[in-house]
Amino acid sequence: MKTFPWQERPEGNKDIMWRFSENPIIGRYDIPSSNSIFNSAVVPFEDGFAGVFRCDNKAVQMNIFAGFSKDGINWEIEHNPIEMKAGNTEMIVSDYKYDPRVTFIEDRYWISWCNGYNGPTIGIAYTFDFKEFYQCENAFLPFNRNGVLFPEKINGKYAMLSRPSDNGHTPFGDIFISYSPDMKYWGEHRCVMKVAPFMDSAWQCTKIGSGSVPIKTEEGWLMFYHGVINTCNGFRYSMGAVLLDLENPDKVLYRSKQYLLAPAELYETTGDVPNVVFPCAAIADGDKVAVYYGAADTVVAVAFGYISEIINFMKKDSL
Ligand code: BMA
Repeated sequence: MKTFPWQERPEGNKDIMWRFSENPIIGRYDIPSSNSIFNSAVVPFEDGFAGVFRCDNKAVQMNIFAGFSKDGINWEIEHNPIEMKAGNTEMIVSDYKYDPRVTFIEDRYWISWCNGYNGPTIGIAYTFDFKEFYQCENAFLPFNRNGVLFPEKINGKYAMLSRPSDNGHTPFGDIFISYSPDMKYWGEHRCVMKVAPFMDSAWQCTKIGSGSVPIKTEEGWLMFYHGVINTCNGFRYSMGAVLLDLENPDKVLYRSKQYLLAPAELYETTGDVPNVVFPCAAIADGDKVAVYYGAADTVVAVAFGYISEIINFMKKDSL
């Protein structure tokens, strides 16, 4: 990573997080086949960045594509979807792939996504170069979504957050953590956090789901997540943050009562699915953080903040 994607808080702006002035950074038709490009994940790679992008095609089939960038803002996305090779299994059936996350653990980049296998569940693959990808066993039984790996082993095991759900546009959902010794067998499932009571924090009262790969800070794991409220016109997705205990990440230290980002700009309120802010990645450079999110299930956007300010914001008004 040579340059970090960053823009200072605009003058007069009092928000904890602010949007990139050139949002959206990826448009819906940025590759020839796409109907929409959103809910995508990026990571520092070599002297720039690499990413895995959700591009739905014009038949509205969901698939994931690799991409590269020098500056984290301007992206070249491959025109063909990722073709998986067999990783720790020959069973690499996938009816569809969506909402990828990426993290580097020890010696390789791991990708988790929502994988179609008799309904949505969590698919896992690894790559060293974002050219060859090796698919592993699904982590869980269907139905599950929003699988997010921690960037290092915890107490000697891989750790992953996920959201057990149903086969449709799930009207419920809490965040769980699971552990694995080998990226194949997952267990020790624990509940991390549940939806908020409507009277306390309504934007996250219907369902919640992990968003970005957690960032390790001195005070805990910082993770951006989405929270949903069911309105008379459908679901509305906003973004909050949570700080999890470093050694026991099923323990919530602080959780934002107020959202950090909610659909407000035209590209968030208007699109294939209106009113969606859906974080899938966060990269940090010291105290600076850039969060990548899907907007209105149509485009990719970025927001910025200072980690210390976000943690203080959670501490001051925590659920
Ligand atoms: C969820 C997933 C996400 C999507 C969201 C809003 O169930 O399908 O990919 O962004 O709904 O439509």
